[in-house]
Amino acid sequence: MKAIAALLGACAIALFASEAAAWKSLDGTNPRWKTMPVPYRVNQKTIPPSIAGFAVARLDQGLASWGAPSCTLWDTKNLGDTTLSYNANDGQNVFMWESGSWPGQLGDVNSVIGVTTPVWDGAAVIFDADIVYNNVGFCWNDNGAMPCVDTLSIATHEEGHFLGLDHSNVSGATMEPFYGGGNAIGSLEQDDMDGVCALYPLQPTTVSSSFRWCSDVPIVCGRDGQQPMQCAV
Ligand SMILES: [Ca+2]
Ligand SMILES: [Zn+2]
Repeated sequence: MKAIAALLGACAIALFASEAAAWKSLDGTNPRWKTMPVPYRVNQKTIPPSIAGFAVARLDQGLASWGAPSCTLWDTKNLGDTTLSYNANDGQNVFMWESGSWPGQLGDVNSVIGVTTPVWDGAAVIFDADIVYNNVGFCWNDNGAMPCVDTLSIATHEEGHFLGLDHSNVSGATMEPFYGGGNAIGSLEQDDMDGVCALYPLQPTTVSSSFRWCSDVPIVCGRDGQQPMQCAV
């Protein structure tokens, strides 16, 4: 029992200390999903024709990457197609693209590539998160060749927000708040793995949380002409 308690203590310290320098959770209460696997659906009719052949596979692949490190129990399940749109309070986790017109409330059409909307309760349990990808200001492909963006790279980044990570200041990390083209952030770095393993360790830990209610906290990631990508949280 002593050994277990010591281990839990060490985990809590690591969780706290790492927030200052590298990966970060969504806020000080470390909001996260409570039950694995976390279900999601893809609104497949919204997928841009240019990536229709592989988009769902890339979304699945990104989430699988987050669940791959041996130090985490993070797991997800694709429940299939849906006609639902993003709605932060319907209890359905919907991944979709917006084409034709980009809703202004999701940010600037030419600088926002994707938006994730994790919503959590007073116990810091995330209960809904949708991901909306911008197919109005950006085009999509499978390698990040300019001027388009790499589907797997953007998906993996947004899926990091989906599971409860904020941006990291570690250069090259998937959760770094900019995208400079290519497909480098489609694979996780150590900092990303440290984050998912701290939030979802193999042995679930109880993290104390103060009361916090967030009805809708969009995490916006984008790119503009001068800087490769600008993100606002
Ligand atoms: Ca939803
Ligand atoms: Zn982001």
